[in-house]
Amino acid sequence: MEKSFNPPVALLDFIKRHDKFIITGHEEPDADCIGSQLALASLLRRLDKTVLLRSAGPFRKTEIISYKNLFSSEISAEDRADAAVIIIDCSNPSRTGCLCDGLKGLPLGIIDHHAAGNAVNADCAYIEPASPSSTVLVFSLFKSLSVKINEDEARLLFLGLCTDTGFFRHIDSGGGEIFRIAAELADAGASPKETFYKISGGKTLNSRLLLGTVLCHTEAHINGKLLISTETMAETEKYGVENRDSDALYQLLSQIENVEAVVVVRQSAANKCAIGMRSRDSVNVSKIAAVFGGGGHKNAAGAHTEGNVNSLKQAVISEFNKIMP
Ligand SMILES: [Mn+2]
Repeated sequence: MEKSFNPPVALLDFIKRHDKFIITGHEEPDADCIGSQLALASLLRRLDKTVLLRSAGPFRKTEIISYKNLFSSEISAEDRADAAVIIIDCSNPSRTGCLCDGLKGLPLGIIDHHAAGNAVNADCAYIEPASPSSTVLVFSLFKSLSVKINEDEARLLFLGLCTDTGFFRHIDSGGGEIFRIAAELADAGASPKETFYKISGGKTLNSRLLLGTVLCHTEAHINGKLLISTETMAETEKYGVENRDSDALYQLLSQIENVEAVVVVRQSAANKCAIGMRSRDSVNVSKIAAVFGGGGHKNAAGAHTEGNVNSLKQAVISEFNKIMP
């Protein structure tokens, strides 16, 4: 089914009504969050608006580090004067981290593609869970406001789209509209080749060595349907926590035949562990995470809990045994 995205009139009015905007997104930003913030800032500046870019950071992911200096993590009284706020890629101001207090009481617009959790008291909201990225929603704003996308904007919008779709791997049949948008961005100056390298290249050797170490700990249980791995504090320290590449780890493990769920138990302190879980299709890992005091989504969940990697590994395996025949 074709789907095109159209911003609500209330958001277009909100943009027309205000002259000064603070644009922000969630803490621990990814390239969709940063790409959509920057592209929206560029759009609003071309409409002669004043724009302040804010992010709580940290800018960990290699593909966004080069944009770090365009953002500040503080909001002054002067910044607040006559300003309206647009939050992108999340629906709740609490997700903006340390910026949350500084945004209080200002007119608020939301642009997000996650299903809305708690209803937020916003002046306008463009929440479209069918959109694969926030940059697609910003793309639709360019269209509605009749602003031609320039080369820099095309690159930013494409970067967010590629990030959130796993370079188009998560798009199912019927997703032709997304490719029409991608085609338009490529024609406007975005390079799929360079974007792929930006997202998947630039890794450190230590990140691959840590990945290899954790892969070597992987055990198969329940006829190979559950894969579980561990990371000790000594290993984290040896290679550096900044070199952890969880996305790559989950991706490699979920490509193994018959696998339905993937779990990584990491020792985060002397008697504390972080448990991360991913599943394909029907296995609901958020239920397992809840047993350990955590939560999340059906196919991606996690928990922080007391214990050590070996005892928690056994506890996790027995929980999966209960739900996986
Ligand atoms: Mn996103």
